[in-house]
Amino acid sequence: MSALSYPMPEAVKASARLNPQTYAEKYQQSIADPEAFWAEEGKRISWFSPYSQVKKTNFAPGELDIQWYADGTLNACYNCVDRHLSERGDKTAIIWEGDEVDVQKHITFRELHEEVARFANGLKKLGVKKGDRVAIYMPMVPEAAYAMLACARLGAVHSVIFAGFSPHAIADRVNDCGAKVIITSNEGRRGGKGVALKPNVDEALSGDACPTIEHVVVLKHTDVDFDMHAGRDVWWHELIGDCDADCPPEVMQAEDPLFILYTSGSTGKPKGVVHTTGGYMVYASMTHEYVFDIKEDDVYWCAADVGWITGHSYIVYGPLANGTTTLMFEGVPTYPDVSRIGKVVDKHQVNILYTAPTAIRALMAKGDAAAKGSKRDSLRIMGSVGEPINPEAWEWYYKIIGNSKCPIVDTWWQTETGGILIAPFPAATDMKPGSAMLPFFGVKPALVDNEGKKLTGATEGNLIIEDSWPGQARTLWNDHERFEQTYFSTYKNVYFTGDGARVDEDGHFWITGRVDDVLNVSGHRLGTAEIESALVAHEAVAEAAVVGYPHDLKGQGIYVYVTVVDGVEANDELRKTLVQWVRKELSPIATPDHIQWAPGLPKTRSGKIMRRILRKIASNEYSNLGDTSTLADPSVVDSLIENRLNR
Ligand code: 6R9
Repeated sequence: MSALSYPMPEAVKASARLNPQTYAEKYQQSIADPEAFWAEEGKRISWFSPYSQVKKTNFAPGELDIQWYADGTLNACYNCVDRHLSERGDKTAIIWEGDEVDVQKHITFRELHEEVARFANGLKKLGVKKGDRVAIYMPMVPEAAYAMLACARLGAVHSVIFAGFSPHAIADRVNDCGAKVIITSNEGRRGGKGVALKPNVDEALSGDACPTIEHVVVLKHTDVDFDMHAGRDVWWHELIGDCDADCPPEVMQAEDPLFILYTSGSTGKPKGVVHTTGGYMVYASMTHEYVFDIKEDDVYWCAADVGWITGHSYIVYGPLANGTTTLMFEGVPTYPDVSRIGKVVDKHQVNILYTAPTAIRALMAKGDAAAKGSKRDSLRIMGSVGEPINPEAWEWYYKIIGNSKCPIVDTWWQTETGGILIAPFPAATDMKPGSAMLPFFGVKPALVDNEGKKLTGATEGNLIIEDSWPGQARTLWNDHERFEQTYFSTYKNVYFTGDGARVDEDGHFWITGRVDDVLNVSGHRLGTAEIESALVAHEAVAEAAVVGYPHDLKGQGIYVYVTVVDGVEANDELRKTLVQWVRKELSPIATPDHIQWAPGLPKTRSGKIMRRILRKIASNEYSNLGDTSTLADPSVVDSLIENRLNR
């Protein structure tokens, strides 16, 4: 099947770093001699003492070992801030666009240095030192970046918790990593409303729920006051009041952890993905430069949240390591109306815009209103991330937002990969709407069948990566066994992504979505098991099964089957209660779209829930349920079909 393809726009071709030939040559070098390739590329980062070792990696069962630049020393914050002072001190490092249209701030690299160093000294006063874990639960304000960089400066390991998570989810993450300090804000602002954050932290810590936390640092971002706990809580501005801006960056080993970021897996407990310093910085910086074809004077806007990996690698570490002006947006694309993104682009003359298909679809749903009131002619390159982009959304983004002159880099990657692995690099290739196209340098993607046999030619299968790249996660916090088991045991000697993909006859990659029990709702990763465990924690619920189904706006919607406890009446009121319960227990991003009452769930005779069947019912594909011979009680299925909700 040959897909419609779009050429790279001429203007981009004329100025881009790559063309098809230079891409092919550089890719060949990177695969033929990874050691030499990455030895050279490692120099993009400033090292306190140079590395002599480059790649020491082994995916073999029982010998799993991933090390890059292991004997080099560096500091991530130094690379993002200090090293730019001599040549870019007065250049804008961060443009902050607030939730309201007329609220903005420009922070130069010199100012960034001062803010970060003072805050790092503040954290020091609270006893934070190298190796300590610090949780960050912040809105999209520059201080979120200062907090991350201040931790990196001290060698403390930050763990950013997305500000949409609920008290329970905060407590789980804080306890898993044993954080000593949590940094938050009184409130965030989104879509014209205040979002209370400090009360969530209070609730997470209530009683002795998080015994490792010694202090809570609170940024006063709005005028709303919440109680401060004497001895435990401290205001950000008071903490740094007497701190000076001299705070030497800690000397870190390349393999010292830089951060932990929790993500969803196919079991209930979130996984603390660990990224280390040297390889991650080299990879984040290099991919940022090549994928977005960054130029010195570019204004670059990644509209993700710092609570996700995209915010880590492509709002903070990648762009700042490259000395790029990075825009942070506190609000939402639909406030005050859908023309906001275009207006922000014009106001700050944004050259590169990187967002998610879910945001694109939300704007597209309003016709062409998103393009009203803005020209967007400063844009040169646009990116997409988080989920497969459907060709209709791709074309709309290309034509309406990008005026048919900006390539769309559809970037496929994961929390675990640290940076982008597959994308249509400008101007290495043409573009096919819906295809992520080509691997980045040093990345060896391949497809295997369910038995692990490698597939060749135009085909479809499970996506694996055959060799290590510097940005790869090294372990799961305190659970190396689960790391090995999750990513390196399904197929031997390779990294398993959990995604399915198709390769077309030109060798281009099309990601088809997760092949495990992970949902992708509006680009947010959610484990079905996480939502199920939140549901069964409610006293009225005996059993729950969660599946995804195709959803026009969100990509996937959440469909829940609930069996209530004997004697409980399954009615609309309970349905509302359970929706609120999940929002509160886990997060509003996990809000169920449908809750179907299930007197029984389809199970195998060994008691395993047959999700395949539940997925089909939820997707209205119940006419072909496949093999149902292992069902313990086939009548259960008929009743579920009869009462299905997503008609
Ligand atoms: C960066 C990020 C990872 C999962 C991944 C895949 C999906 C991300 C995609 C994409 C198709 C793309 N995904 N980018 N699917 N095309 N361009 O999103 O990390 O939150 O860990 O999610 O997202 O299924 O496995 P994370």
